Amino acid sequence: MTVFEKLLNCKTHHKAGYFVLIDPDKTPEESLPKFLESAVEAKIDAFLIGGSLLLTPDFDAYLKIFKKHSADCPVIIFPGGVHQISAQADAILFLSLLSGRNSHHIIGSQVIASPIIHRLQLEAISTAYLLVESGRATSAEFMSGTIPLPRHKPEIAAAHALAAKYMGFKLIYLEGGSGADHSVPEEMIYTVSKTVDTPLIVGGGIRTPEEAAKKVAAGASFIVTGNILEQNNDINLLKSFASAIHQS
Ligand code: 1GP
Repeated sequence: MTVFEKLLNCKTHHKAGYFVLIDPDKTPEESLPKFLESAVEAKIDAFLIGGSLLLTPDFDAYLKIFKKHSADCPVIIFPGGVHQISAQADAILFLSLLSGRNSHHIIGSQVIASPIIHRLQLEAISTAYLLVESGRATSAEFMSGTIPLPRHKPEIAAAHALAAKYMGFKLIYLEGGSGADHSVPEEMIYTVSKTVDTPLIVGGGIRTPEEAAKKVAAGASFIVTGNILEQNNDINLLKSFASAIHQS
């Protein structure tokens, strides 16, 4: 079974799937084993690994720690750039920043990354990445030099989602950005999920299990949390998020 099939499979048991994002620059190697084991115990559905920058010297070595402590939970790279590719992961989100108009982030870096991914035989899961306005400028917005989708214009997000569907993307990621002041509005999630049947990942600025549950009720297929668990390495919080998102 491919990683993508595994992700879809978790939707047959649960209302939505739960991904935990780990930024190597924010979670030091020494605290990783305990955190991974807690997340596995909380029954999360996948680990996403990546960040806007990569100050951590050895991405491969960092990912190797997952092999020992992530049980059979998929380990998926969520790359901040072509410098974040490794054979130590199970798959990579092959992102295209469709909300922007910067061709380097739509197709340029993908052309550079593709031969590397091919050589490493890494599963690439094509994902349309849509940045959504969320208060202060986020790292993703600044680093990509793109304007996010206006948060009060769900119809613009829906048109981008339709374009993503027609272009054949397997997943759509509605992204408020790491540490966003405001998470992606439910109205936008609802409109996009009613417009396309492509599975929808929602992340950025989700701070409570109740907030996560609202995104699921609005139509999210997968929820991502990052910062909140970096600040609170707490098994009970992980379990509360998992149960609010799974709802089964
Ligand atoms: C960022 O969607 C992820 O790319 C997660 O965001 O860190 O704000 O939870 P947070």
